[in-house]
Amino acid sequence: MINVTDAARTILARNDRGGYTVPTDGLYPFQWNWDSAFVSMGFATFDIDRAYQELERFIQGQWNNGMFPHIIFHVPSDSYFPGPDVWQTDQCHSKKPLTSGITQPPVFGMALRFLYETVLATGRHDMLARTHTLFNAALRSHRWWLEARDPDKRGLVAILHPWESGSDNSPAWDEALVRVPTTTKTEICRQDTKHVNATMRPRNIDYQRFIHLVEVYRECQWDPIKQWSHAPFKIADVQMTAILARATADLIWMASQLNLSDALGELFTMHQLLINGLNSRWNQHIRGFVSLDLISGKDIEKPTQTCFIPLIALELDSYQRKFIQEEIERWCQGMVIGIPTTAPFSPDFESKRYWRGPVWAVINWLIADGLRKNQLKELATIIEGNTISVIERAGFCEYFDPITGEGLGGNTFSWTAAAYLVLRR
Ligand code: 2M8
Repeated sequence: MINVTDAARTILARNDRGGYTVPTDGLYPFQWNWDSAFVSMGFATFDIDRAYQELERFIQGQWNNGMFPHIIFHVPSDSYFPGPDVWQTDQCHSKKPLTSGITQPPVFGMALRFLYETVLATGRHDMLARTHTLFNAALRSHRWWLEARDPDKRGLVAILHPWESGSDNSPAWDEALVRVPTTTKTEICRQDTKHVNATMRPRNIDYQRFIHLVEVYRECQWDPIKQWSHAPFKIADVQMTAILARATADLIWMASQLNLSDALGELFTMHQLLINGLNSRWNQHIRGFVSLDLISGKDIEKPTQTCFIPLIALELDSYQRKFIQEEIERWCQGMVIGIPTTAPFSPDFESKRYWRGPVWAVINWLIADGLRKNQLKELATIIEGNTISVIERAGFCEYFDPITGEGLGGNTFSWTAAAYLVLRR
């Protein structure tokens, strides 16, 4: 019988397109931003050179203004919509490879620390120059985040498109999305529903809005200042801010390891701002952290996984710790596998539809990490153990039905394989 760790490595090898990894064959044929960061950590458990390469191929797509795009189109493929012809970013950012025009959660800095810790543990000092290059790219991208997505210095960075959040179809975005027109100039040729059952994917009306947003920003010629003032969708997202805050703390650690004292002051200021912003988002009713709709001015009081992600960056007080532990346990009650991405008692919960209930291994990985950081080790161990077991039972699927434990979405998924390798090690 094939060993599951070997099977996970085989998936990464199969999805390798020559130094970068696609999330899964067919459905997602390019290099995705946060997928690649998770994948690099998976590679680091057995092939540190390949782990570095993943990030190096990724930064080839970094924009001059520092932004890390959400998709890097290294080679053409017609199995995904929207492709480069819809984004048209080449008119403003002529550098190859072609990319999309929006971003995704900045797990990159967290990955870089993970890789560098592996380098230190194995004594591979020849990786220093490579580490410096990646560190500089990460620092530029963090500067872009603060300038472009928190111009008012709230300490909370905003998403301008649900695709940026990574949890594209989350009920957290429903109310804000309703305000986005469904009109598009682009013909929508969905490819995702050719690979995956349409009942598990976003609806057509959501896609119309997704593409409408792309068109608005394309008309702004991808200029961050114009985008900020024209955005019909603008949410100060606690998941994004938490990942950025944690990645900033990891860059602080890197800067001290690498004796980069010049960067330290700037990183400390950035970190403090983000921590203050996150702390201001605690919501006693939800018993977690909530995002803020910057257009309506309303708190987004939807019970989604987003509420727990700030644990990766914050030190909770004892009350918050207790509430969060109770809340996660409540969400997991009666589930074959937790943590659902939407609370099962919520009217928005759908156990099989994309980001409206199913369990993602990488989300569990982040939340377990946050629980550990906050002295909730027992719960973290349970979540990690359950994640490993569901993958062993159902395979390396994109996500899992929390009620049945069934594997759903794309198969042979790279970040699920990476999560397995990291959680199992
Ligand atoms: C999903 O998002 C893409 C758009 O970026 C899509 O649905 O077409 C999300 O799960 C996202 O978090 C993930 O990075 C991407 C690739 O796995 O797929």
